[in-house]
Amino acid sequence: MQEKIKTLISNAKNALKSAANMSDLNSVKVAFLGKSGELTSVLRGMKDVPNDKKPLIGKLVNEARDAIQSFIQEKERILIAKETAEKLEKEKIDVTFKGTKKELGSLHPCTLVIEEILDIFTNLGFTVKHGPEVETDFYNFQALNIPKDHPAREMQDTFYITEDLLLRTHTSPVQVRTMQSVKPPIRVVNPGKVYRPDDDATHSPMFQQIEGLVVDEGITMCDLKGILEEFAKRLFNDPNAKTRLRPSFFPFTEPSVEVDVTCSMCHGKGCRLCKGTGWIEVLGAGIVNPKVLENSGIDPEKYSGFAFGLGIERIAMIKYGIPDMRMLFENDIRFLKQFK
Ligand code: 2U9
Repeated sequence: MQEKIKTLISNAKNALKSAANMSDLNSVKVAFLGKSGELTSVLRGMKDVPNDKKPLIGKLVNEARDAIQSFIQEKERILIAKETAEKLEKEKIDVTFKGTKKELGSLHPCTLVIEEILDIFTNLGFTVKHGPEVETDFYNFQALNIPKDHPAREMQDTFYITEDLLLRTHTSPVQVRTMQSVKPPIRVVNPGKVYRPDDDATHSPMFQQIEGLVVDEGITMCDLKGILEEFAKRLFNDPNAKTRLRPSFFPFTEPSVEVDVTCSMCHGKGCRLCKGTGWIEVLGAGIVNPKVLENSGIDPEKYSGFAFGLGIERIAMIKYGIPDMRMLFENDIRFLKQFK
């Protein structure tokens, strides 16, 4: 039996010597210490050892088990250190290696213009309101004094969804909804996408607008001119910018005007941008038609208001000298990169 125990220890030592990795080591563990391993089979033989030898042989078997366990632990430590060193060598990072540059995105020129315009109006005391892009005939046309079969509807060709539902052609419905729910004084601007079936160098089937509305007692054309001239000075960064009002027609305003601003490139002298006139048409505006106030639940005898509207893409084209509106929708990265 003593011989057997000695052989067991030396067999375990040899097996551990040739274990090259953790998987080999595991096999050695099972072969010597496992349920059907060599040590268990020696333990089973204990029953045949004479009683007077049992304490000695039992002690030897326990020592053999402790020795094999400590050989295994030692081998485990060596193998873990070896495998860690190999892994570190394999996964070494070359910090001098040239990396791939991450391209930073930037805001679209139209988004920059919207943010700038909303900033100007909120600083002038306006609040910002959004509304649905799918509208009813009432909010998009009838409330705004554009009845069915009226020639004014032709001014705004429309994408219809059903006979009564449509893609809004302007953001004015948001102002009608505001007047229905808020008591004057009202000072509100409404940015958003609008839709009309046009497609050429200066028109797109989807474009963005900002409209504004002021309703209070005693609002006049003077308020309109004052606010819009201040807006123009801030938008074009020119404290000397002037505005001029030309008569126009919109069914929702009476009187209606086109608002020109002194050209931001030549300051009124005449250049390529303003086609030699010294003026650039920037927005449309007017005194809110009393019928529109009435349709929206506001007493036109007590209150009056002014409204205005501008196309974002057009302002972006003027501000950044963009010659064709389609460039704003093509998503050409070389074009968009310039607005960082
Ligand atoms: C209500 C009453 C009146 C909004 C107005 C304009 C004049 C205008 C155009 C500018 C360029 C549309 O994007 S564009 O093609 N808009 O000229 N918009 S007055 O008038 C309103 C709005 C709401 C209740």
